[in-house]
Amino acid sequence: MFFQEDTIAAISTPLGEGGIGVIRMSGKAAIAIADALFVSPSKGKKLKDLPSHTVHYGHIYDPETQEPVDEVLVTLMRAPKSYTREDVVEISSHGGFISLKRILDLVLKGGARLAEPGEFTKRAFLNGRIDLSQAEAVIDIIQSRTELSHKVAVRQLEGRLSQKVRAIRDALKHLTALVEASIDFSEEDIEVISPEALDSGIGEALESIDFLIETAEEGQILREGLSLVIVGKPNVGKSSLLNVLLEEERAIVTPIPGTTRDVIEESLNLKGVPVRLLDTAGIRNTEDPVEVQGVLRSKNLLEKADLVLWVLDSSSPLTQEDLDILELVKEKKVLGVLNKIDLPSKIGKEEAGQLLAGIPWVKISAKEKSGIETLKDLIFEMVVKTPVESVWVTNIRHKNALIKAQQSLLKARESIAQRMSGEFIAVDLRAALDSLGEIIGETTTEDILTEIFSTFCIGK
Ligand SMILES: Nc1nc2c(ncn2[C@@H]2O[C@H](COP(=O)(O)OP(=O)(O)OP(=O)(O)O)[C@@H](O)[C@H]2O)c(=O)[nH]1
Ligand SMILES: [Mg+2]
Repeated sequence: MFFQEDTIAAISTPLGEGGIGVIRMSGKAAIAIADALFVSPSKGKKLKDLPSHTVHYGHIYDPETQEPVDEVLVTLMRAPKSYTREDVVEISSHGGFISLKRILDLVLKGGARLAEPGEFTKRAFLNGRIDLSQAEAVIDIIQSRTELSHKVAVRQLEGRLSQKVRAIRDALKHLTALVEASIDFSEEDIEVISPEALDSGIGEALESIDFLIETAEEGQILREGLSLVIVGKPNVGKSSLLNVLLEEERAIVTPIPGTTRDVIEESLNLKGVPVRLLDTAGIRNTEDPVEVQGVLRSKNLLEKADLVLWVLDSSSPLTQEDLDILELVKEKKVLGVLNKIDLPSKIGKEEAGQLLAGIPWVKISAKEKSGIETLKDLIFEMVVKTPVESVWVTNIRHKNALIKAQQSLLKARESIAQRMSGEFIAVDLRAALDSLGEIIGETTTEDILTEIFSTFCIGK
């Protein structure tokens, strides 16, 4: 274990008015610092003499003035069975800013140091209670905006991804050992592992890695949100669709083409997928300088969208404008939305079929709110193909490490195919092991650690 010398402290609950607030301390001096401030009604009761995992009622006093600061409950968790694996004391006071601030000040005066962002979790990692991908899951849990993202993060904290990565790594370690042994025995003509067996072992690892990489695109959407951009020519009902999805009259809707000029952005929880929903100006050729800017923005956003909702007005014939937009969207992941089906259709079946060839589409009426559930189902199916129970890669850092490992293994395979000597193969296998190790924090540099934990909040 890797005990830090200093004791850290921070307010671990959000600042604001609350029923309770918690000041957390971790480190060798945590119990002594708390004892200097805490007074129990049964006089003489000292935390240092009390068993771990117990809660005690009392008051915090300012030792200089002997003035009571607040009525508290103190939770005692001794090393190693604590969040950080160090001695941890949590002081739960009333949740007002002044109470928390005064107690924190006293704790700092008593010898603790203000914790850096994420430092409690960093200590949990450094002390080996959790690995790096689990530490990262902690922040994902805190920041998750939908139940689905939350569920995936909780699984990561449980160690599902780590287990998978470790299993791949163990298999590769075994292969590496065999390759290295065959280097040692190469003079004596003993074959420790045949090239075929080695190749097939690497092939298996590659399969597992490929599978994980495939979940990453969707995983990232769950963690960071899907950018869903509504586009189409003017007046087809884009803003009406935004309003229906949000279930509020957010955007201005009028029968005048060119109503929306600026981009309208809102968050939405779509069947558990966190969505950044963007309504854009109708795309057309126009002289109006304001609208020109709007159209530019629409095209820009369309480029960056994870998924495009391309809205068409089924109650009026198709125009060149629709065809021009088709050119813009057809390279993207796109869902066609045929709106205004409450009105008589002016787009023939065949015409629609040709236009939308290869593009999934759905019929809706934003006005009558029909077809909306089907639309949501289709969006969900298009972005979440991995079963929720599966192991997911949600973090771009993990994805990049997997890609590096994949490349090293492909190189190793090439060396085997060319019957290169074991030394070359071993180098690539070692590189793959290092890349996989970065995910769980076994081969991570200090810089990366600092970067990861700096995204945490103070007190976590
Ligand atoms: N009958 C019918 N009218 C609709 C429907 N959806 C939208 N409309 C009407 O179509 C007109 C245009 O709707 P908007 O939502 O402003 O269209 P838009 O695509 O945002 O238009 P711009 O912002 O100008 O590009 C309004 O008069 C809406 O009431 C629908 O499903 N059925
Ligand atoms: Mg609009």
